[in-house]
Amino acid sequence: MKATTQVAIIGAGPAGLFLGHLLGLEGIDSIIVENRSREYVEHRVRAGVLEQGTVDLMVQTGVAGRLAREGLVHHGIELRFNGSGHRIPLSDLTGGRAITIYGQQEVVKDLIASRIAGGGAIQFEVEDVQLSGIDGTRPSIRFSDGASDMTVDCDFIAGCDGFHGTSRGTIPEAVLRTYDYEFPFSWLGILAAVAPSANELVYARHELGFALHSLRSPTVSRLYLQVDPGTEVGDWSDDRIWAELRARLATRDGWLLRDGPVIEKNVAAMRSFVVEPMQFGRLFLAGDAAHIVPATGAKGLNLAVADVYVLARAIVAWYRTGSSTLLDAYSETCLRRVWRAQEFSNYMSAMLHRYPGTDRFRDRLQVARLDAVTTSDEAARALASNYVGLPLP
Ligand code: FAS
Ligand code: PHB
Repeated sequence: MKATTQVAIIGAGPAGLFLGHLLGLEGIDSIIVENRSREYVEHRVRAGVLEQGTVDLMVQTGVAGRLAREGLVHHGIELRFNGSGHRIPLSDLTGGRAITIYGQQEVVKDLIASRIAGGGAIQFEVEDVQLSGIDGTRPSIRFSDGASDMTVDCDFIAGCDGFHGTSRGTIPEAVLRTYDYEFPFSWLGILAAVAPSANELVYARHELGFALHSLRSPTVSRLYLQVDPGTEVGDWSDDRIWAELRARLATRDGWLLRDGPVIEKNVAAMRSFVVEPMQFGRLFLAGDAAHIVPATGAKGLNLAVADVYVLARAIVAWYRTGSSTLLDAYSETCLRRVWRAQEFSNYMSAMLHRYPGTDRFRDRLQVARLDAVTTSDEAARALASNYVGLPLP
């Protein structure tokens, strides 16, 4: 079977869905193909922090109905070390910008619902997606929908298929420069059916390792522990997780961590990865397909949205004016923001995690950096403006 469209999008994560949404608003046709089921992508627990720019874009483009009702706006975060907490007043330091706590899977659900309601083409559970003709002017994707093979000719392909996707691998290796760093620790994350123990996110630096208190709703908490690389979910019992969280988040004034039933548990490796360029011919990579940041800066999802914001604007300009200026600048424009996010995410990771072989001198440096960022307005403002997110380009 054969079909045509203007933009073929591979992957129904935040990058692919947001791109389809932005193009649809401008009357540009696209198809999204996804190899997992709708059920799976709508329940996959990942990020939870939306930058101001991501929220503004959802509001401006009409997909923020549920976000406005259920998202939790936070105007600060807490950095906790040596048994006491220090609030970073994000909004006071950034002219009112804030973060919003709203699960990534909720963003995905809202974008899928909007796409289907608008009659946008989206195909789940496809198999064997292949790309061809990306160095020409009429590329195509081929895939099987289980019953028959489908070929879709298009003007552009957007590789939004994540780190383990197929798009990046179709770019000749000689063209790509890859930057890769694996942190010597992972994050064990839990979702728990218990009311959050704090009103804002708490990032804790502790001799036992990093811990993060986050949340999803007034009744659901999200918490993370630094664990050794290669840790399996089964290595940690729920009781051991709560005991370790309690130890690492403890304060001298007896702050209490509420525990409750663990409803989801996963381990995520901590990695920094960037591929350059993010474009080859008519193939444009966006989101995790092109870059991975450690979750300490809460940037992953937001970077994916920023990429497709730039890509959609460039594609619209091409269809409207024939100019490829913005398309040609796509990679450079995005990579500037990607490296800023890498720098910030590494800064946060280095300040808050315990590295193997850490000596007492390095311990002191970490505490000194935390002391600086919690007592100097300049340092706190730099952290806050990176954390709430740089305005979209
Ligand atoms: P995604 O990976 O979300 O989406 C890619 C989509 O493409 C997927 O649906 C996949 O099924 C599909 N796909 C893959 N190969 C395909 C193929 N060959 N054909 C068709 N479809 C294909 N960020 C945070 O800020 N905080 C967190 O706590 C956090 N936790 C994370 C936990 C994990 C386990 C992971 C992997 C990431 C986490 N992130 C977190 C980062 C995360 O939010 C990503 O940055 C975000 O999902 C990126 O979105 P996309 O680029 O759309 O990629
Ligand atoms: C989350 O709530 O999932 C979360 C929050 C902050 C991070 C990473 C993850 O830095």
